Amino acid sequence: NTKVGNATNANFPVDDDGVVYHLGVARDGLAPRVLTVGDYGRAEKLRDKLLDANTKVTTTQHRGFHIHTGTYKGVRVSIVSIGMGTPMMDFLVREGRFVGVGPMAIVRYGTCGSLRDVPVGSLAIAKDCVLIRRNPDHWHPAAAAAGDVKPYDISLPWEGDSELISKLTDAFKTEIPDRKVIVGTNATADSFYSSQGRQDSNFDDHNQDLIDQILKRYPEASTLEMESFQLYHMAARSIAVPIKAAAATIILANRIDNTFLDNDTKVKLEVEGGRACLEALIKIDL
Ligand code: R1P
Ligand code: URA
Repeated sequence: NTKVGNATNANFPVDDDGVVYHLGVARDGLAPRVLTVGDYGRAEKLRDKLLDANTKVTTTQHRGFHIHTGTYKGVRVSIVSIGMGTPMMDFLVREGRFVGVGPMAIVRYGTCGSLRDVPVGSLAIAKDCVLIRRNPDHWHPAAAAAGDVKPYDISLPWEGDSELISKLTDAFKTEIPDRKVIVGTNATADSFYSSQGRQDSNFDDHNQDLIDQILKRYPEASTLEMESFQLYHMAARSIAVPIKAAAATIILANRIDNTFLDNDTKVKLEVEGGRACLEALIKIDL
């Protein structure tokens, strides 16, 4: 477990050893090729099953970032679990860029809900991402009286790196030929619940028609999850040194027929898909 010493700069906190405040590593503490997942167990599984023996180093940090660095087929990679939500992805991309050396490629491999009627256990690749944000002003008495603030904002799309996305699509087709792979628009939400159109009678969410609104504006919307938009947007705005980004997901929840994937298949797809992500990462030119 790494310990960050006294940080000296409020704008971008780094300690005397150059260790960044949240990721807990210093320069080159992250490989230029990064596979990021939400779940800590998924990252450990991928490290144990896929990284070359005797190359693995793990750092964990009190904010929950676990970084496993080693080689895959002889190429240095990091597998990083970040937990959930766009702020965690923001930490990874910003602090990862600060400690990373040279151009980078980052692939996210997560789970999602599907807006298309495909079987759970299919795989999805995001060609671009939009952000769905709950706007609390909608419920505020001062705005509610005027009645003109929509409860959810749907952003414009940001694209991933087309070459990395194409390598990822090829790798999924090669590594997991028996699974359906769809490519479309991802909608990244600021909640698993209201901003993904889930109905919850305990709360006043005004989201009955949210999924219809997303599909009306973006007919290619395919998946709902909670991080990929931040990766695509921040990678596209990395103006000093390039970051190539791509994102794929296991379809865990079918939001049309309300089915949910069993755990055994999920575990199998985590490893098979993780291998596909690493294949794409080692094939991309940086
Ligand atoms: C919600 O259960 C979490 O699962 C998805 C969502 O984006 C959210 O983080 O991602 P992971 O499977 O990567 O955790
Ligand atoms: N992750 C999400 O964010 N949403 C889902 O429906 C499934 C996984």
